[in-house]
Amino acid sequence: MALVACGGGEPEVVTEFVEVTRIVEVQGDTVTETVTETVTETVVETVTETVTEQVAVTFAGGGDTLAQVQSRGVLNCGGNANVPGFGYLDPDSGAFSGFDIDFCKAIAAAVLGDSEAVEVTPTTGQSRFPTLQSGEIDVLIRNTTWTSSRDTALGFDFAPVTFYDGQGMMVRADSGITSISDMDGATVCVQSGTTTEKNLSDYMTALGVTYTPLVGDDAVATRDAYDSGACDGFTTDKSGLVSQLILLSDPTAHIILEEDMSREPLGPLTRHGDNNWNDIVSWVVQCTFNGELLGINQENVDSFLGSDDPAVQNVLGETGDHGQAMGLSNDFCYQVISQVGNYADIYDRNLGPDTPFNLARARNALYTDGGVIYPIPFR
Ligand SMILES: N[C@@H](CCC(=O)N[C@@H](CS)C(=O)NCC(=O)O)C(=O)O
Repeated sequence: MALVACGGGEPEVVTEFVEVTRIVEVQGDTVTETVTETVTETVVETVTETVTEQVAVTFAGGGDTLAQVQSRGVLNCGGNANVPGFGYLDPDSGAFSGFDIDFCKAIAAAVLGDSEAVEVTPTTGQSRFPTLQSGEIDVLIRNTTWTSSRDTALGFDFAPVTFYDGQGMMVRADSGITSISDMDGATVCVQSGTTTEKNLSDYMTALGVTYTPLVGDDAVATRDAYDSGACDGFTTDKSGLVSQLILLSDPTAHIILEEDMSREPLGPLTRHGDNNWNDIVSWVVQCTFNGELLGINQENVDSFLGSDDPAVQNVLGETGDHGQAMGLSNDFCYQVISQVGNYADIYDRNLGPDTPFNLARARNALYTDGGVIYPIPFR
């Protein structure tokens, strides 16, 4: 079966082989046999048999990211170097860490069986999209907001949102500013190449507040400008503000105003056209959500092996072909949870009470706890 890629160019077909067991039931004939064979085309069965076979699965869209990652043996993940808690490059150790980086590791665990088989490429607000479009990275996981134009015109596909956020405003605690409507005539530090820049303009226009933007090329330039007193306010995603706060020369001298200026659903994205690869990234995220819902975490995952609960069996790959259908091992979610953790493990490790951020789960709690994280079932 050939499916045509959207977005122009010649359609490509990528064929991957996955092992499936097919049980064919027919009436009248009682002969049952097990055969192992390799087929690459549809076979019309006329006899009663149980067949274990290699069936060609054609992935729609023509991408071959999975094959490239597998043959390279390393996942190329676009990340952030300047947002502690989400994506941060430690200048001393040279290691990347953070909530987003852990999702890079989770994909490597699922695809390569090794959460450390990741090469992180640091990207800025400006550089991130060309870096993904060019193929330099396999996936971008870097506090990136899912918007219509990124999803369509820029040629990407998003995986499920990993962090529901909103844009905020930081000001000096002694400024007397208690809401953004107090900021008439203010200078606001904002980073280029972000949703933040446009939201700021829309929000201020709607409020009738005049302001002067001071635009930085990356987080360091923007934060330094604010810290030096060049701006009255610093705006970005609230997660970014919480992160940048700890890097200011006196973190106690600043407050983040209550207002949410926008919706910022942050999540991983892949190139449009490689549907199977986007499925993989999506189901790695869903794996972490399902793990939390079922109480399966990094510490206790082994005790769930052999569980009688069909939902657990599906998530851990003990039943069903949930991995094979995407060209992965069926235990891909076991690898994710045992090597990196479920969603709560990842959240708490990077943003929880034992970190400098102590970010409440709020919207990012499971729907069963009043949040909007709603795990899609493995079935
Ligand atoms: N979520 C927004 C903003 C993301 C963003 O780039 N935030 C800045 C400010 S925290 C950042 O990560 N900067 C890091 C850098 O470019 O070095 C978007 O997708 O446009």
